[in-house]
Amino acid sequence: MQIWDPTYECMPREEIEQLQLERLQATLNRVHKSVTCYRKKFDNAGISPEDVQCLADLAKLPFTTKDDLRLNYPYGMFAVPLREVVRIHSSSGTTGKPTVVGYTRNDIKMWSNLVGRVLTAAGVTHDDVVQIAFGYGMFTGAFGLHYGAETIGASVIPMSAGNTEKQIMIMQDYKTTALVCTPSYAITLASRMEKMGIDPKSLSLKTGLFGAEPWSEAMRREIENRLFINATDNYGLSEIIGPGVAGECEYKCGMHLFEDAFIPEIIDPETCEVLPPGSVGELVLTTLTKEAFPMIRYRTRDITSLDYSKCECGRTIVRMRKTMGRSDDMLIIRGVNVFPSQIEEVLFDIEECEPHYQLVISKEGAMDVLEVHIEVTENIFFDEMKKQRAFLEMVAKRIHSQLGISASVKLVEPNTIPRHEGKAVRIIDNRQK
Ligand code: DLL
Repeated sequence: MQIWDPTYECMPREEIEQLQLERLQATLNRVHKSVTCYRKKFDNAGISPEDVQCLADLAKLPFTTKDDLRLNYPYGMFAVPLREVVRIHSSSGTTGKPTVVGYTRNDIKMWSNLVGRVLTAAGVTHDDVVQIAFGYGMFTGAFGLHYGAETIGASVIPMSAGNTEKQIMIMQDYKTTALVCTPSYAITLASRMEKMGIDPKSLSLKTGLFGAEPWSEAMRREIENRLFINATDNYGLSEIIGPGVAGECEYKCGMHLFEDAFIPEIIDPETCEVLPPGSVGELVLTTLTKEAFPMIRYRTRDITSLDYSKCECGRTIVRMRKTMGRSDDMLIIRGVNVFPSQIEEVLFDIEECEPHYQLVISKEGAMDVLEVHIEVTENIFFDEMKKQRAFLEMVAKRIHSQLGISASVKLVEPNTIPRHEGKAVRIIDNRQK
């Protein structure tokens, strides 16, 4: 197995930390000088870049949130004049204005290299044919993976999202070996292949790089068993860079996070206190090399934990655990905290359940009430009421015994839960309405 950038991916810890400190100090000086929002934040907190003398001092700095980006829409957080920006992307925000992010020529080079590391860790090489099935556009997913794949010399098919049958035809004809998309779209592709009578084993596909949305280990098994590929996870967000923040190696024991480019911290999302290594909490990221759009202590809202132990692959950089989901998506059902991905884990282990589900949440008094909508395979008897009831009870019981929450489970007709080409919509939240 190869490592794209062994100098940075296998650096001894003391050296990584020294590099991080130097890059952090340079970044702080730069943002203090060129970004009004940061200067004001630092001044309000009574702190100046010179006060950061060691990595632990990072905790003295204020956080940056999505609200800061909204307030400074569109270019207020840029640290360079627009004439130095060669690319603009924006995040797929569902509410309000999107957030706008920019890259200098150097940023694009750095980004491409980081994504090159992700692809290499997943086992992709210059011999691979990589089909990008993310939507090209403002979303960072397609361009990020595209440039990364070109950087390592793979052959890139910029297919974009959707057009499922054509995707499959191209996979067959162009002999695609690596597929890049959301995990939910990989399931859609597998289902369509089955419908078209195409045996995935007859394709050249070997590897999948999936990301941009939370997905469970059960979903990984489902994808691997149906597409006969090695399914790997990779993580990123537009505010930080896009894809290329972290990616899995062949051992699949967490995603290696590129610490020469980002400093991760885990905080308690309620108290904002920094938690010790290994704790589960919200990931906070600081960029160390970005020129156009540096981020200081950005609150990602993603819930995960960090593992600093050595990985068998030889990389020394920290690993972040598969994220459980966003803190915004965490449900509190009768006092129990639960993420959609945990419910997914239960559903996918039930043979009759199709890998399509939706969670509908409403409020009864002060309580969240959860309805789980599932599709079942066509061979389950829709017309036999008794069997159907027993099946629904069994699913509800499994959810209760594994997660400790009560949910009412509803059966919906096959193919009625919308299929998405990008990020799947798993939650319908009726609480605010
Ligand atoms: O989704 C960047 C990306 C593209 C990552 C392609 C990986 C592959 P945004 O649209 O800004 O950027 O959404 C970022 O998506 O904060 C997470 O909540 C979620 N997310 C991204 N990757 C993963 C993952 C891209 N592997 C938001 N697992 C993040 C779970 C993920 N959630």
